[in-house]
Amino acid sequence: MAAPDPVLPVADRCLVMGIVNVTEDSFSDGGRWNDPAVAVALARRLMADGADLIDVGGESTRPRPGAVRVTADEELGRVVPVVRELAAAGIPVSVDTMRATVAEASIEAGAVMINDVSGGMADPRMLEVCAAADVAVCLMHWRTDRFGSASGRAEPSAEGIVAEVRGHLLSLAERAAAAGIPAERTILDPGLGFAKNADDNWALLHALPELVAEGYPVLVGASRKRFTATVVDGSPRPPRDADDATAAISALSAAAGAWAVRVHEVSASRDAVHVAAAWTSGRAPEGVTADGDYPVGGGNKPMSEDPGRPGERAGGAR
Ligand code: PMM
Repeated sequence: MAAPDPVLPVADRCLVMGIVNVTEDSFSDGGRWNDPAVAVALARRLMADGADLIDVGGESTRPRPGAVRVTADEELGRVVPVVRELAAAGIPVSVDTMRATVAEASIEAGAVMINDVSGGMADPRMLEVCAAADVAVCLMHWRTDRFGSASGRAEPSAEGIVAEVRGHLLSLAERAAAAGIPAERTILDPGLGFAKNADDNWALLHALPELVAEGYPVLVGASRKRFTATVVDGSPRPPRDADDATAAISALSAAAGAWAVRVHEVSASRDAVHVAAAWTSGRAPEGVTADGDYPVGGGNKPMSEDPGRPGERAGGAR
């Protein structure tokens, strides 16, 4: 896996990207979804939970009947104040946008990465803006002629979903290279759930090592998507109840070499990526002592005969 740009956080494990959606379908319970203070507070909580960076988005791509895109002005108003405050607090910020104007204003406000779910296809200026600013760009696979609504399914290609996604992402990466964005700053994302059915999503996760082997950093965005909420018995659970399944996907993605996972609930995925790092390296994390959970030799003695450790009462209550 190539090392991403130095402006992004660097770790010898998969990173955790916390999601902050400033959109009408994100903070539905509080009704204050477009209050920058609410978004900033959520981002700070996700960082405290162990996120390495925050992805701020002002335009929902969730399928909704009759969905229309927000205007550029509306998107700017939602995103830029949040980015400015987070960047000023030293938090690494990615911005989820398909618009070059929003990317430019966000970079100006301190964003270090642009996350474009259209893969640079929706706005012809996107790649040149990212190249000129030396920021990282995430290019996601989304085969559609209707950016702005994730509904529907693209015509399945004869080569199968895995080859289709790999081929499309590599062609997007070539466009990014031609615009002057170096490979280590070009992050690829299979676009789980975007014009894909559950079989497609699982096939893409199964084939993640092949995408990682192409040498680009890879981002996985499975969090709370329908295919995670239906994995147990096929019946859909509320998205929040899919957080355990999401954490399992985070562990497996990290073990498969993903650069980062994009999640709503950070703490379980933080543990998952650390578990994957220890598992794949076969070593405890730096600075962790080698002490076992059980006292040496203490295993099979009745409590009354256990001398305990120095300072502990034999067989005493714990
Ligand atoms: N999914 C959503 C939005 N943005 N960006 C990337 N790179 N990858 C994704 O899978 C992705 C994304 C939709 O999910 P949300 O509405 O829960 O944020």
